[in-house]
Amino acid sequence: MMFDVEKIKKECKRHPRVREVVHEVLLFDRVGSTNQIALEMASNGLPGGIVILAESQEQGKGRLGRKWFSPEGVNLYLSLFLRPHQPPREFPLFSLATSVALVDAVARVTGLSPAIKWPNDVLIQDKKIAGILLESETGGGQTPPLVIGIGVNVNLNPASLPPELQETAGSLMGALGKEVDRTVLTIAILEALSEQILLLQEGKTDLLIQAMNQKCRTLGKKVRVDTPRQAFEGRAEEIEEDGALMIRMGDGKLRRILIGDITHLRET
Ligand code: BT5
Repeated sequence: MMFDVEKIKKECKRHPRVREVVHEVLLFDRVGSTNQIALEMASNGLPGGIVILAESQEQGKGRLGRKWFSPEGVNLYLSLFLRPHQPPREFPLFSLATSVALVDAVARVTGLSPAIKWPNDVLIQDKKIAGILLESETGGGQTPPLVIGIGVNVNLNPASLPPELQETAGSLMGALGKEVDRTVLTIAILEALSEQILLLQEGKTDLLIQAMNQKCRTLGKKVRVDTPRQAFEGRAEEIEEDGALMIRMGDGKLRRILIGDITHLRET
């Protein structure tokens, strides 16, 4: 089923909280990357509040230069371009806000109970069904743009995943055994995301951190951490006010990480 953009637009206008965040919704057939389109709009000086959707991406991006598998017509590829009031050092909080929103929206639409793997993977039955990529441009004047990119595997048949993703990735349809209406899911995501973004703007960061500490599967687990600079192991304890993950090392000391990849390790 195609996206019903008119319905998405109508719901965004009808809902007072969404109306404050989302001003325009655009659907493309095939793009390089929805984040790329949003970044171009940002550098052309457009005001924030634009949602870009696409049926497929030829160069879907993951974090740290990785790729996002983006086949046509079955999934969600969405970018929301904002010009937040917050300074760029607070942008990582938007990544947490997006994971919390995704978990809420997916749970509401499907009845499934997704979990978050810090910082931004959404898992169902230990398979990654969604990823988040934040991109920004600093030096962009008074209100630097922020692009929130969301990819969700919705009606993707898990058998059609490339071999290297077979073990780790899944889809909503795979978990639920039936198709999910992408239009309904998009509306639920925009509602939940607008709510989280407004909470951040209202300074209610504590609510977000609380929600994240509740929904984050990483906490309490023994983990391996890979940052762009180093790798180490420890136990994940808590998420701090700025979104950093605190890791208890073997020598009892705590380490803070803001950027990196986590692997949940098996307890021996
Ligand atoms: C992410 O990166 O999880 C961020 C993905 C963001 C994608 C959205 S789609 C709309 C917007 N426009 C874009 O161009 N991007 C955003 P990361 O944590 O680095 O995870 C990437 C890794 O996940 C890859 O290296 C693969 O191992 C795996 N992967 C790739 N495609 C996947 C998929 N469709 N489902 C599950 N796992 C996938």
